[in-house]
Amino acid sequence: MSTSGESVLRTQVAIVGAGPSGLLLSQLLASQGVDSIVLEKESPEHVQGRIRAGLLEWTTVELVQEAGIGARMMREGLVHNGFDVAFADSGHRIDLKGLSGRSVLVYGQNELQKDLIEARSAVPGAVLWQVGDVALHGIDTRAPRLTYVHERHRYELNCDFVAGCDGFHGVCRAAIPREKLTQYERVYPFGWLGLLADVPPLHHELLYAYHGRGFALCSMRSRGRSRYYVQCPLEDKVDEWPDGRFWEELEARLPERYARQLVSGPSLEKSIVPLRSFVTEPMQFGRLHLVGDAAHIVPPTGAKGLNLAAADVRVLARGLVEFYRAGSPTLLEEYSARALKRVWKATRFSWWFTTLLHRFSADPFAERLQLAELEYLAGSAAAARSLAENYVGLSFD
Ligand code: RFL
Ligand code: PHB
Repeated sequence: MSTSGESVLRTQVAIVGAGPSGLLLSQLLASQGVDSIVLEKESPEHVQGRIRAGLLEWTTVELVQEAGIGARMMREGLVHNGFDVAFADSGHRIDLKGLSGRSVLVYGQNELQKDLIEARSAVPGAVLWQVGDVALHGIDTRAPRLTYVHERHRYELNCDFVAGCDGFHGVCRAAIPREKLTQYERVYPFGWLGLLADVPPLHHELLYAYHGRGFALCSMRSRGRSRYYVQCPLEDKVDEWPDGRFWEELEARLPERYARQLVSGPSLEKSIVPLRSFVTEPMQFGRLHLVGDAAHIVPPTGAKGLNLAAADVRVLARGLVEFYRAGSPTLLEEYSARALKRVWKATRFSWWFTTLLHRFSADPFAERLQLAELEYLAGSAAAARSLAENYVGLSFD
């Protein structure tokens, strides 16, 4: 019921969160004639400025094209047909294209976010920024509604469905009664310190390095912009890592032939992220569907977070379109089961790749096993193919 002073709005799908999940869902629905309104607590500048994912699976690339916003991505994205894994002072190429028949695309999440914001902002009222106090009501009824504050005014938004695209710390997952959910979690005993700099990438493809001092990753955003990471203790603070210390540490973790190529420069951004695996089951309750990081988190090692979010969006958008076009709720009812199949496979892969490449507490037996597994990967086409198949993204169904 609306309280006095509230304005009442209506849409078919209310979407909470304007990250990649929320905006891509809204864009896909619009292309199929389904109405939505996105509520975001931050400003567009803040959302676009977040430095996060860098790598798109080809199914994500295709979904972005299907949404009609792929032109710049196809022009500026870098197609990668492989990456290197380094350990014991040498590097081994994983030939993604040769082993799996597919490639990946390097295109920063902030660039994708920019394309999505531009497309959705062209439609007045499609995205509301800096919205406060979002609360969900009646999600287990056929008439759910959201209440929120926008520009100091209280609103009520009536809808048929709510898409919870509000990330790990959002309000949507918390709106589901605790006893209806099972949550699985693994917290890793280290973090990643990331640095962005306008220097040419060390190598033309990505390099994942296992080293006694800890994991390192050399990634990129473009031919002139590099994104590097080093594993660090969870308690570390960014202030303890002036640029000079970061570059020295990265260099120390790379085999000589790569280290020689490293070009350092002032950081544009530096941050520390904790690593976690987390899955919520089921991903829906009544008329609320959880999407992307609101339902699951993977450690970034396998580059799966954004891609899993896009995979959820694909399944949910198809379900909603079928509901409105054919009046059939079947696909929507199957949303959680379908999405979770992929989520668990990506969770397994991200956990495995993280476990393979990071330095855990001193355990000589575990270290020997890690090295043996890396040797196996370098010497066995079967092992490399399994890695490649998971890295480029498993097929749907
Ligand atoms: P997001 O991006 O967190 O967006 C959620 C949005 O919801 C808003 N929000 C609310 N809005 C209204 N009311 C509320 N109460 C709200 N609470 C929250 C937030 O402001 C935000 O705008 O979730 P989404 O859309 O599901 O997207 C998920 C991805 O962002 C995430 O999975 C990836 O960034 C993970 N990730 C990577 N994924 C990849 O596929 N490939 C990669 O290479 C990759 N690298 C990474 C990553 C994540 C990283 N960090 C920082 C965690 C590298 C890093 C360092
Ligand atoms: C990134 O460029 O941010 C990136 C790339 C690959 C990963 C993780 C992060 O596995």
